[in-house]
Amino acid sequence: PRKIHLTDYQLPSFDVDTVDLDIKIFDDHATVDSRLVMNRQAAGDLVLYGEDVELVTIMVDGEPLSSEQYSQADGKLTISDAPNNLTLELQVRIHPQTNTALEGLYMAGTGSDTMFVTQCEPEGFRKITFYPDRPDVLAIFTTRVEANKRYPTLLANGNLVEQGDVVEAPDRHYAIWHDPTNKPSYLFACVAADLDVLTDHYTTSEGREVLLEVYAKSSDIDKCHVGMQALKDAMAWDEVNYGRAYDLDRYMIVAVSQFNMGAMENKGLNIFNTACVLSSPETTTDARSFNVKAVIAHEYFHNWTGNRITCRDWFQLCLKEGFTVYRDQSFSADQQSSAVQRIDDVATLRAHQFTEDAGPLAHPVRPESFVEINNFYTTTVYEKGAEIVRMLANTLGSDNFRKGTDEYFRRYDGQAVTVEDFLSALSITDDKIENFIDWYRQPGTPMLSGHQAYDRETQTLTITLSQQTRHVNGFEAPKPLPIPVATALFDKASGDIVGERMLLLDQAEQTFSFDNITSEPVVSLLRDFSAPVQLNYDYQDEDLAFLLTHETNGFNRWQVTQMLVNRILLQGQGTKSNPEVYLQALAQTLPTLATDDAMLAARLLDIPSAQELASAIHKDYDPVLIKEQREGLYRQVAESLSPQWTTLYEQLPLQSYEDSSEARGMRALRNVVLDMALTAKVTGAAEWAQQQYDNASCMTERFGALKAMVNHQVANADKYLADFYNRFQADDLVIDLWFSVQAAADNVNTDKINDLLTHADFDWNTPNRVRSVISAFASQPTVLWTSEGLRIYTDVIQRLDESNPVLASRLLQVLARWYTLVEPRRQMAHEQLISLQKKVSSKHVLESLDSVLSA
Ligand code: B3K
Ligand code: ZN
Repeated sequence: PRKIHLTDYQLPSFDVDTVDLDIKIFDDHATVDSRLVMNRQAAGDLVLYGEDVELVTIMVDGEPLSSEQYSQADGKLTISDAPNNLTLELQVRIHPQTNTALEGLYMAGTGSDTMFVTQCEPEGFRKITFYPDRPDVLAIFTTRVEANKRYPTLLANGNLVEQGDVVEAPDRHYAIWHDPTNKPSYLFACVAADLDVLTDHYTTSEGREVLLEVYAKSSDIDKCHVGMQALKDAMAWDEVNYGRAYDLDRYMIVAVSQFNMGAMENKGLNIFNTACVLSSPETTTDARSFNVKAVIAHEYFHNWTGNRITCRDWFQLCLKEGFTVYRDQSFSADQQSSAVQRIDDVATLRAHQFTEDAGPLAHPVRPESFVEINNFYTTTVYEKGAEIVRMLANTLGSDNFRKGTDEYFRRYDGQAVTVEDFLSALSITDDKIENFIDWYRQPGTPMLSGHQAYDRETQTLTITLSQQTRHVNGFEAPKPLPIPVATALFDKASGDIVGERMLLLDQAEQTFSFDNITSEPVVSLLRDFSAPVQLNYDYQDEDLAFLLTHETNGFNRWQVTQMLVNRILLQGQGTKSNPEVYLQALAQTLPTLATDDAMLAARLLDIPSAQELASAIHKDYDPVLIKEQREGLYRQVAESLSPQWTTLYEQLPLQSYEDSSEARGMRALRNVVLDMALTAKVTGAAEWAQQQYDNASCMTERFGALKAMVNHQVANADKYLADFYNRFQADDLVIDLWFSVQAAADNVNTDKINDLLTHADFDWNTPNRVRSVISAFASQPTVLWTSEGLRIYTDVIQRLDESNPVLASRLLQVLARWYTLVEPRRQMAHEQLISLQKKVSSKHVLESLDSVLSA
């Protein structure tokens, strides 16, 4: 398969004014008629892309083309002597019923419960018909959808123009939709289904009356209210914070249970994984429900950052994703404690993006080449991309950032643009901003190192900071990046802040001084995680413990706990630490914090996951040793704070359900305390768990109890698992939880995984179900990195390679750090990856395997 390079970008030779589509869905196939009005804009052949589509007829300006007038090869249909202005008419035949890749038009569901939906980003439209399927070709779409009346819901982008019965076929009907906005084909969507709808209205700041609709199976419609409210909140938030109002008369969301990712921002017709839209207290944990709101906001925000202004080519993916993630993170920060939001976002970044950046899959936020663009919907593009926008916003300050984004929307509305365009609009108030371009180009996580010196005579504190980024194969030697370091100095005696400044490190090494400092302070760096870097500062454990109690920045309180834990757990990796200091600081902090901010208190008890710890180990990683050390420290925390658990648990009684930040905090802390109490074998803790399960008012309580019982193997855990299954048997998303709690259990083994994979409810065609076992299982490295564990995992990849290569390739990426394993595991993993290579054929999996094996 061919590698595509950013530097090879060329304008399309033809653009498209209008597209008329007529999609007719039949029992075992569909036909698609299209009519494209096209104009030449550059020299070259007229090229259309098509995959798994059968060409039936092709006409230019009403005349059929003879076979010499066009050619078809390698997924391309080429017309060499096309006139400068033409109308192209095509008819093709496709097979949505057997499309398991979940790209293009596909049938979801089984038996009598089926529906047809589309997923076109990035290159799925070419599975619907031949088309210049690239993001810089924008057109006005009119879509007619026709299907059997078994599918009463017929939707497409834009406004409904007409609907009716098909005269010559009384069991069929149609609907015609017109989208007045110019859009690339990746934002096309249509649906034929039998769904109920929840309706609401929103009046925009510009006075537009918008009809809001959430479509779901009738049994799920009562779980659409949370999402609907989030949609309205997001619409209002974007008006206030970015001055952006919605631009169509209708906004539709459709829930589908078989979907490769979270959701898709198609113009006016978002398609959502049920897991990212449905929410109810009885069936959805707080964490998931919060995620539902964030994803709804994310897709809504794309209407401006992605849809109205889109990407010139797929290398610019971060232009829409990084910015939109930053926007949804800011929205979420307004819905809860902003410190907790930052903690959760940084925890994800560290666990996944830093790991990716440290291994063979490292790539710049704007990649420079790819074989399969689907492989680049990564945490680097999304989350590191968001961190760059956050640095830009913080460096400019809120007023200038707003001026810059206003300028971006003013200048580029309706266009397909690049990262450079984005930076140039943002730099209208400050041209230094353009120096951040290297953050988009350079892979690898910078290491920020530093130390301080205090001069009593001159009352000056100097901080020396330096940066270093590993040299990633295939890229230029790394350059120093502009790194904003939010810094505060704390007086040791009073605990007060005696200096506060944003330092900008933009060279390999720099020294910063603070005057009028009367005694040597404790320095707190990277407050709110002001840059996506690793931090290595010459702290004493006592400094960190001091910051844990005195920092006013909630994020940094968490950050110092993580630094302490890492020092303790990674002793062999050159760190040294005394757990007593950490335990004492925790014991002191917890009681007050538990009442002031329960959610933050819960986070301070975090111990990084086994995978995250592993990402700091570059050689001879022994999963068993790390598991033992991690569990050992967890036990130490649980036991040393043991007197507090009973008090805390009693302070956090089960309450009737409320969806407030406070109530969620109490539920989160309660679950952490329960697990700690079980670990410390506090008398009666097993009964607490059972009572919490039996009397739960919501899923956060019930599932928290179940998870604790399973992980601590309390007597009756199996009985409770069975009860959970029976109670929620009809709800796929809850059954996903049932699968995952078992697959991720502390004591899971490969027999259990095999049982789950052959369970009657396991379904290879539903990505949520596959992930509920396989991704959950990957969270237990001691089982994953055994020959049987890896055999199961690679068999799954092999099995999905043909049916759903996007999913297969994503699952494979989790194995990227195989080469850090201690022998003989390393050798064993290498052999299994090599043997997998011989059994797979999708370019998705082959490209990822190639990179993974290049380590
Ligand atoms: N833009 C889509 C992602 C499409 C992924 C295709 N493999 C969802 C989102 O980021 O909002
Ligand atoms: Zn997105």
